[in-house]
Amino acid sequence: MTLNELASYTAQQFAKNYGRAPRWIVAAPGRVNVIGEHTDYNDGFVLPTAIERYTVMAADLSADGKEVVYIRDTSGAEPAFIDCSVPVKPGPPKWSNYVRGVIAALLERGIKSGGLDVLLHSNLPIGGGLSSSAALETCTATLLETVTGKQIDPLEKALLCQQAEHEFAGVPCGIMDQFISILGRENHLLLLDCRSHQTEFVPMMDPSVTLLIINTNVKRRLDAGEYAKRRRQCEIAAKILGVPSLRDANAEQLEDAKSKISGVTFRRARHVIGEIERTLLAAEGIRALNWPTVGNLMYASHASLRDDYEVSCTELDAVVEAAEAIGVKGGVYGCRMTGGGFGGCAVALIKTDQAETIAKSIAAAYKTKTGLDATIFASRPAAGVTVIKGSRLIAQAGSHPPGGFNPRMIGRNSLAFAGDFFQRNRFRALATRGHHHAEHVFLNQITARAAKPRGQQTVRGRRRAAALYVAEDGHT
Ligand code: GAF
Repeated sequence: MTLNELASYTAQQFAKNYGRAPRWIVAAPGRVNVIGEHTDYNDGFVLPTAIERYTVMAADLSADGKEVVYIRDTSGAEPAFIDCSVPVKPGPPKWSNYVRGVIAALLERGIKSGGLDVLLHSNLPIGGGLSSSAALETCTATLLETVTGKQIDPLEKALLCQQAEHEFAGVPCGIMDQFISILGRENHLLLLDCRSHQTEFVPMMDPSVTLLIINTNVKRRLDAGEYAKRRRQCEIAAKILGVPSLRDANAEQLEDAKSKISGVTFRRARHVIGEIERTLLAAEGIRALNWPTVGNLMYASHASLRDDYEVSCTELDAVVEAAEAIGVKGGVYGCRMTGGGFGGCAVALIKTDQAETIAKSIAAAYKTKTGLDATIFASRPAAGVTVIKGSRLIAQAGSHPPGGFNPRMIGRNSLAFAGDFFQRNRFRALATRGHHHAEHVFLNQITARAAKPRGQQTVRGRRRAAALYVAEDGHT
């Protein structure tokens, strides 16, 4: 189903439930993280993309004038009544806490929608590790922005959605999911620096490659306890290493401190440090259309998550093994678990024209190994949360960068910050030939690109050069 079809289905359902047409329709995408797992809460880098699977809300002002947000869900889940005339607190049903948290945070900022009748429909698998909860949060926030005509800075919006998840759902998540659900851009991945919140859109325009998403259909057991435990272990490792977060450490420092760290904590830190480096290398590989390199980084990421971070499971491992057995000749460049782990989905980077054969082959191997049916679909990188009907201010929230930056500057800024990261770590990074070569190419490209707009004397000339730079980088 296309996004338009999904929206019109939701509008029909709204009319069926409430007897009139909706005034507003908002759609928020799920996400798949290509690489950079469990790095966001370590101030590291992530490389997710929004996908063509959405949570949609159709709404109108409530007919009775009461200050209640009433939400019916097409899945048949228990409806939610959220009374906004009193301070909004966590409450039943459980799923409504993602919405309650966002409403409470907006009320604190003086953004008050009044009573609403809402119809919720989603084609994102719940508990599938594709960020259905972040989609629900960003959809709510954007709907309330649209209803009130009060626009929040996208960075603040992402942070308040994260806060809602922490405080109302009790999940101490990082910032990746809310960011990508808001900022996703068609045909682009988002390289996000989770410390500075600077962003770079990495183009993935090449039609010969596609992302295949393989749902193990094992409910993601993102055991909040296990997740929080990993966060603590990372904090302990950073403390022992004497750095503010694992983002500031490197493999050599960790090796030197081995005797002071427990075996488990050492492995957790090794994953994070390696994964941050792999993420930057993968972004560079994508810019260079070097798909085999990106694929190998994805396999390395999976092995590290399985062995060092211990957040995979037999079902995810079975999918990755099946993909690896097909290999590049069969059209698979790489594959890894994606998201928090303990179930949910894997993502594979594949040749588009072999998608069908690959999907069939992975499904068959997975069934043989686990006895389970996988659900498999392909997705192009999609746009972030979108107002489909009734927009007053925001045509497409995802098209705006955070922090009020000039969008055209974002690529250059982030190339510089990623360059700084490598620069700082350059003599300390893993000393393999491959790493050094990739770093060298990376730094050369940064210098070449960042230098492009300079040397232009007139404002007009500088603008033209900047536009050229933007177009080359795909930041249209
Ligand atoms: C979950 C969290 F919500 C994210 O913030 C991130 O930490 C991810 O797990 C692991 O990379 O999706």
